[in-house]
Amino acid sequence: MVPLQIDRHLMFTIGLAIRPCSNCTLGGRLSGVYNNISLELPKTALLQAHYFRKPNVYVTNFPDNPTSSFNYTGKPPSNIMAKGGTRLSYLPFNSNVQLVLQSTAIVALENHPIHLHGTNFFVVGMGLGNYNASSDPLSFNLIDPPERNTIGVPLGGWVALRFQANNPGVWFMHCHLEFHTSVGLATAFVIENGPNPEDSSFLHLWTFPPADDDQAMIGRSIQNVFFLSTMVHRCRNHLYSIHRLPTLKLYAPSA
Ligand SMILES: [Cu+2]
Repeated sequence: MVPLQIDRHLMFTIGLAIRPCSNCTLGGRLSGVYNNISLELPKTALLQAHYFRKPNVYVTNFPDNPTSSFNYTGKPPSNIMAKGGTRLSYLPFNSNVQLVLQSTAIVALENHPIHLHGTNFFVVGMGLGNYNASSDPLSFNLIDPPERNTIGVPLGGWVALRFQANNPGVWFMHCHLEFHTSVGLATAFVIENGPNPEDSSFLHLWTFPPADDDQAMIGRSIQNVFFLSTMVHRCRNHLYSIHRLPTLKLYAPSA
């Protein structure tokens, strides 16, 4: 169901920019950015850091909105320098999110196919030019919007997405032009655990019953495989919700 009551309104500009680079011939290098932030991948996997609560890998202060507004699809500002960082967006469990992706004309207009891992979203609106938060929502389709996991942000335009953050974990959202992802056009949502074991990112794997019989051993082995698969960043849409598999149903202890 498309969320009707929104808990978090997000607007991310999306496009290309330049990052300062002292070693580069021109003093800068092409980067991909959301809200003028180019993702720097840490050495520790994001999901691993989240799972083990390891500090100093990422921060969850990704800005909900562009830090300054400008004519996104018109003449670019004079300063097109981007910042880097491992800044993610934190979402409480089950929060209803509206995310507007606004393309920018910085460096070059491009149709960026944006792919979100972990959950599908509803495409409730789309348009050309700059998104207007007052008038554009009036024409949103909240009745039967298409449900997708990838959307091409219109060239020189915007798209409005809605989803419920009901799949705990760390979920990459990136441009599927691989080069753009490689130069930082990516971020991730940290969706916090819910109140029930089945709504936790897979912490229950470690509280799995002792492997005191063959069935339990097999169950644990399967879980470890799934755990490792998750750690290498599989997508729910490619292998459905692997970290929320009904683990306890694989091995149902009788006592
Ligand atoms: Cu792109």
